[in-house]
Amino acid sequence: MPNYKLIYFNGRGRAEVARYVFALAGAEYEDHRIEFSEWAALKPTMPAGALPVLEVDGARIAQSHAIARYVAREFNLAGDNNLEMAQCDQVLETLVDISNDAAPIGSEKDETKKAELKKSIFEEKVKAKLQYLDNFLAANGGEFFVGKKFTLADVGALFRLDRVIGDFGDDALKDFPKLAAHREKVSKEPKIAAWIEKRPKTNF
Ligand SMILES: N[C@@H](CCC(=O)N[C@@H](CS)C(=O)NCC(=O)O)C(=O)O
Repeated sequence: MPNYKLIYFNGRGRAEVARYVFALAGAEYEDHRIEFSEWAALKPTMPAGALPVLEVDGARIAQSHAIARYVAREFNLAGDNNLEMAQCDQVLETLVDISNDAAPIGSEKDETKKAELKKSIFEEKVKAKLQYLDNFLAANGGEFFVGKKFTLADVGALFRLDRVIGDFGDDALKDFPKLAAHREKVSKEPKIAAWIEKRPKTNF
């Protein structure tokens, strides 16, 4: 097996889905976390001037989604055939859409306006995507998004749905019981649960 070194800041952020995949695979890797104070010196040395970066025997891969997909493919957790890979991608791209929808929340400083913005984003944009994911899950039997085992789609959803709850509140999944149950199930998968327990407690 190659040597994997995942370089990111000390947070879950854009590295966490790849970390979930490593955990699910039970694979060894170096979880290299840098301080913000080190970043200015390191930035020019990184392929795209940003993190995360995954080193594979020294070769560097940039872009969080490329990294997560690469790691998932390494461990056969990206779908068992071309169709399943496309199904995983459908879920992942929907999660990206949800992330993009929620992005303006972070830049609104006025608390009253922020609360209104959250409400409108949730009602007008996010809800329909959650419904799509709920239906997608139901169509595959409700246990796994794709095929008959956990894949990148399932851990990607865990990460994003945690953020949805963080952004829109504990009730965000109340109309989507299948998604809520699935999130619970993925977080209790023994290797994922062990990682959640042991990972550094960080504020992003
Ligand atoms: N599209 C890239 C975005 C990477 C990105 O913006 N990373 C942030 C941290 S989450 C970063 O490195 N910020 C520091 C900088 O750009 O100088 C990805 O998904 O990996």
